[in-house]
Amino acid sequence: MSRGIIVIPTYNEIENIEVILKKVFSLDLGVDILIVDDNSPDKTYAKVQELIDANTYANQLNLVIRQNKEGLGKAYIEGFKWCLARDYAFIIEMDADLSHDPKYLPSFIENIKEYDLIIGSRYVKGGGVVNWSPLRKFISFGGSTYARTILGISIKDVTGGFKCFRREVLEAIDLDNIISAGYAFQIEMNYRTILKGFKVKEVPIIFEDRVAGQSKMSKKIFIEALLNVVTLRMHKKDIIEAK
Ligand SMILES: Nc1nc2c(ncn2[C@@H]2O[C@H](COP(=O)(O)OP(=O)(O)O)[C@@H](O)[C@H]2O)c(=O)[nH]1
Ligand SMILES: [Mg+2]
Repeated sequence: MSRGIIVIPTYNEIENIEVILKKVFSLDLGVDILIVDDNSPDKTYAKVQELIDANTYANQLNLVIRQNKEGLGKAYIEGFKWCLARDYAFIIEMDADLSHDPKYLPSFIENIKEYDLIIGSRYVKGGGVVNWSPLRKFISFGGSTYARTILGISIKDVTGGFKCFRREVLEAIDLDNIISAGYAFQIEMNYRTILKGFKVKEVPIIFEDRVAGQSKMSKKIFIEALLNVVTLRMHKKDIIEAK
């Protein structure tokens, strides 16, 4: 399969950004990276721009700066559109905070030859979480169980953000009508992918909690996820028929 790209949304990731870029590019996988930064107060975007200007990673590193912090969903949608305007065959989602170990990327790239969506999964055999508080574990596992049950889907890790889409999936999904801004975005993308009839595979990953910087998880994001799952289920028919 031809070219791929990793989209990494960033908000105040100045302590992590250089490390993650170095780790990924040192694997020499031939994939590009797009950073989508929401005008981080810590100027994460300036560090990225500096690396681009210094030509550190040839032409493989790209940057989109958004004016306001609008949540990871909006950042991804802008990033996806950027990728679809270019000739990438697959598009990977990954966090900047080193929770998603780049060592799993080769297995994503291998599996995407056969499947339409690969999900790095904490809740299949071989997967797991390191360093999370019991509360955070409960919210994540409970959230996945809740969404899976209401939506009637079989994906075990519904909220994970380390995944790989074939371009055709993103082309088939109505990106302008995505309703979720926070972590519900991951659930919504999975649901829309399945309703469009695409093939999904979960591959095990060990997720490690961030060491530097702060999580953007909030009560608002959590409640959005609870409500949006119900809304999405109610709109099942519209989602199938859209586009
Ligand atoms: N551009 C952008 N990135 C965001 C936003 N919220 C979170 N992120 C990024 O999305 C990724 C996941 O967020 P994080 O706070 O680590 O989530 P957690 O691991 O679930 O606590 C990180 O790379 C964040 O910097 C946002 O509003 N805008
Ligand atoms: Mg994180």
